Amino acid sequence: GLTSNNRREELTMSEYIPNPSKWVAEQVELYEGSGGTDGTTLSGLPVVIVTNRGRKTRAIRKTPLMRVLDGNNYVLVASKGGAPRHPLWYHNLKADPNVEVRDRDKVYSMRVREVEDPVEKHRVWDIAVEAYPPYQDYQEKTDRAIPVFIAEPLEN
Ligand code: F42
Repeated sequence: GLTSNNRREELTMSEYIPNPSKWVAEQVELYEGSGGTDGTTLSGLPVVIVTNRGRKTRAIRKTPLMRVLDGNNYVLVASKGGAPRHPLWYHNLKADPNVEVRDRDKVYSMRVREVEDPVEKHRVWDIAVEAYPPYQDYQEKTDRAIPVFIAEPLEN
């Protein structure tokens, strides 16, 4: 199989397709273009950029998400503003859990897993809502259970 180093190289070299939503693409450009000094917040709260592969195109995708810290791990909340369907990045991460998480000027190679255990989900959901209270409103306005991933650093 591929080593994490090879994966990292692939993530850098493959084609990047920007998000079609203009405000999202602009946040990614500002954030990455500044090396992580500008465009790092939404409503004054910190944002990370998750880089991963599209499950069908295999293209590089970049998604800004709220920064939710759980120790050295990041909690990724697939809320999409309480939309009725999961965001497409949810399906991409289920297909390929290898990601890079940019937190301001730091970039980490990580692997994600969806939190399935109800007790663990409850624990990380509370952390998420504390970091970004609108997540609670999003959960109340949609019928789906909003999925949550934990991104953990790769062992080297
Ligand atoms: N979204 C969240 O869900 N949670 C957050 O905490 C969050 C915070 C946030 C902060 C700042 C900001 O600017 C945006 C923020 N968003 C947050 C919005 C987030 O960045 C995404 O835009 C949103 O979640 C929607 O994700 P999406 O993956 O559904 O993107 C839509 C807009 C989309 O259409 N994306 C692309 C596209 O071209 O269609 C990607 C398509 C894609 O991934 N295709 C796959 C492929 O193979 O390439 C195939 C996917 C498939 O299964 O069909």
